[in-house]
Amino acid sequence: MLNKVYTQGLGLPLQGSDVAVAWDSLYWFLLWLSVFFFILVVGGMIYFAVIYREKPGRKTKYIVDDHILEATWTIIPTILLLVIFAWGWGVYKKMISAPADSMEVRVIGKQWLWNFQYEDGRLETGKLVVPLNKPIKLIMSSEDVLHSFFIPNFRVKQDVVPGMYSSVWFQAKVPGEHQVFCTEYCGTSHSGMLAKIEVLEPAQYELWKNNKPYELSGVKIKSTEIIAAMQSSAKLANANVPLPEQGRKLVEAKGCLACHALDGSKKIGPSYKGIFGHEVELADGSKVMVDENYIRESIEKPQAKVVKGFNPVMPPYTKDMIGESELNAIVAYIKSLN
Ligand code: HEC
Ligand SMILES: [Cu+2]
Repeated sequence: MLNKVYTQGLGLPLQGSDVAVAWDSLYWFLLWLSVFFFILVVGGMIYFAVIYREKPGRKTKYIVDDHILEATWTIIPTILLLVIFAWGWGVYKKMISAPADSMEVRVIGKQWLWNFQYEDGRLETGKLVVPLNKPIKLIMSSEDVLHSFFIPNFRVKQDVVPGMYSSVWFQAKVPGEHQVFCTEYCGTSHSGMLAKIEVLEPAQYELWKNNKPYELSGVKIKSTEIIAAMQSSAKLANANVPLPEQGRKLVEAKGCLACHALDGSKKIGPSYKGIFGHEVELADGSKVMVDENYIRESIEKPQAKVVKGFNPVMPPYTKDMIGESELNAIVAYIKSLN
């Protein structure tokens, strides 16, 4: 039933978000415009080739320029290209800028599965559960190689790159299950990195959040083949402890607090308090915005950007010392100290 209402038809997947609708309109415009000009140009070519074909006694007369004709075939395509540019730019901006009130979920890609880490600390493999009609911002990173997170129904796709955060957002307007693919091409099993997104009505979402049984209504995905590896992924020992809370324990356990205070005071290193989302001045006089990627770099390569007024004494922390899900928790914690 729902499938009928939302299916785009003609081979395109269901339109699960407003961005999907916007992309499809542009897509159809481009397609039909191309068909129109293809017929005009190729049809015209064939027509003229036939009626002006070589005949005994026929001689081509001398042809002079036609400025009006030339201006027309320059100006009209130029206007059309500018329309395509403006339209594409508009949709692209909509696709890349997540609303400020988005709910954040961290996504970790690894060979060969997707992990989803929620703000309340739970970690799910192969399944992302979100409420209907709420903007969701995914903050994504990779445990190993390049992956590519793709939700066909929402028409969003983003590379997931080891050593940095990238992000993508969507607002689901169709309840039910939506397929996630990894569209990275090289490597054997990216195509098996399936996951599903469950979009729940708000009441059902509350039930899920409180670990109660919930009902999933709406569309269904065909392949229920979420690979077995997903079930066997390592769960965080302290799942169901909120993410910032996990981060607080980690900065304690990893010895960060020997050099960093939490209350704004200066120790060997700067305090974590209130830094997120603000600019920090570096030793070379330049300024950087403290965001997810800056904190990652500060932990993995502390000497890359040294904060003004401090010595470059912080040791680098490798992947083996702080894993991706731990890093997410630490970033969430520092973010929460605002
Ligand atoms: C030996 C002391 C020391 C330890 C241990 C240490 N740091 Fe640092 N950290 C520093 C110093 C000094 C700076 C400032 C100079 C710089 O930017 O490298 C810093 C900078 C930072 C910054 C950038 C802060 C800002 O205001 O821009 C972050 C984030 C950070 N550390 C996180 C951590 C985390 C997380 C840990 C534990 C896993 C940790 N540090 C362990 C000394 C330390
Ligand atoms: Cu992959």
